[in-house]
Amino acid sequence: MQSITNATLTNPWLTENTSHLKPCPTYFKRHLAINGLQKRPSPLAVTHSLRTQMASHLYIDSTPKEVSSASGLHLITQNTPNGQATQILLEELESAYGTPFTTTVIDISTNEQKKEWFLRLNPNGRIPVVVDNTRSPPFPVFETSAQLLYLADHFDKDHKFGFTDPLEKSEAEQWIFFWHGGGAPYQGNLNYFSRNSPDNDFGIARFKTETLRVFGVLEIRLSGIYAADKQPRHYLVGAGKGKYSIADIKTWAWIKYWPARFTRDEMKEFPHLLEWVERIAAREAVKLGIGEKYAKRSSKL
Ligand SMILES: N[C@@H](CCC(=O)N[C@@H](CS)C(=O)NCC(=O)O)C(=O)O
Repeated sequence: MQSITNATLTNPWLTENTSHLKPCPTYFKRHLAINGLQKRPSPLAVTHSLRTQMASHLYIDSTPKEVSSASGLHLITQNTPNGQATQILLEELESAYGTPFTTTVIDISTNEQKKEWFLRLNPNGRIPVVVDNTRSPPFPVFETSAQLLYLADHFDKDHKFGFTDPLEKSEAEQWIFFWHGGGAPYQGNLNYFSRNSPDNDFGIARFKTETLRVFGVLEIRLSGIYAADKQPRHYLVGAGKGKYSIADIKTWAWIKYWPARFTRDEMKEFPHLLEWVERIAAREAVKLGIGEKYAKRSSKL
């Protein structure tokens, strides 16, 4: 297994190697393809060797074959809250439209995500990563929220999990950004300090208080206490009681873990949030998205 030190040395930004600074011709082609300026070949028309040629900047010899030879949407993940958000949306899309996708489950405790093959897909070296192999060359997407927005834009043709109305779309983005920037880091750091520095009362208190504060923000929204109609809502965004969407998926994947860090007594101020957690947990695609399939680690990695 490659150590973190060896792995970071393969990151071109940290070495003397400047070959990565040369303009990459495939970049311009990809740019055209992304913007719809170039005809996208049918995924079936793209053979494995052709794809490997076109994606030589993305896939190298050490890239697991199941990643480099994937032909549709491919998710590299582990069953963590961030991984689960994208897992859930992919399961929802498969159940709603039959959109196929494949997965590679890695073990982040071995630092697989710091190796060069992974950094070529996500220089941030963190899961999850989605690679859209229906594009030529394939298009990698990192950051959970960017993945949810990308998949909603390109694979949810009936807008079952997103919105067309520009103001509802903006509201969905507001709740997604709120959780990405202001919820996940607090809850993530609460986990980190509780696990790795249990005597650090200051750190734990800080992140516990902030996590409870953002739970309170969601409770305000779901209870409808400050809404014009003062009616509680079922979901974060959408008219009336709202519509289940990528904003709920992003947030739920974290909040459902509340029993790991909070007592029921600490949660009693958030009754609408707790009902929302149960409501979303009941969805079949959600159960699949956090299920057994993702608990397994690839034996090849
Ligand atoms: N902001 C990123 C966070 C991704 C993230 O922190 N992933 C964690 C697992 S939940 C990870 O890969 N940790 C391994 C590492 O830091 O090396 C996202 O939303 O995708």
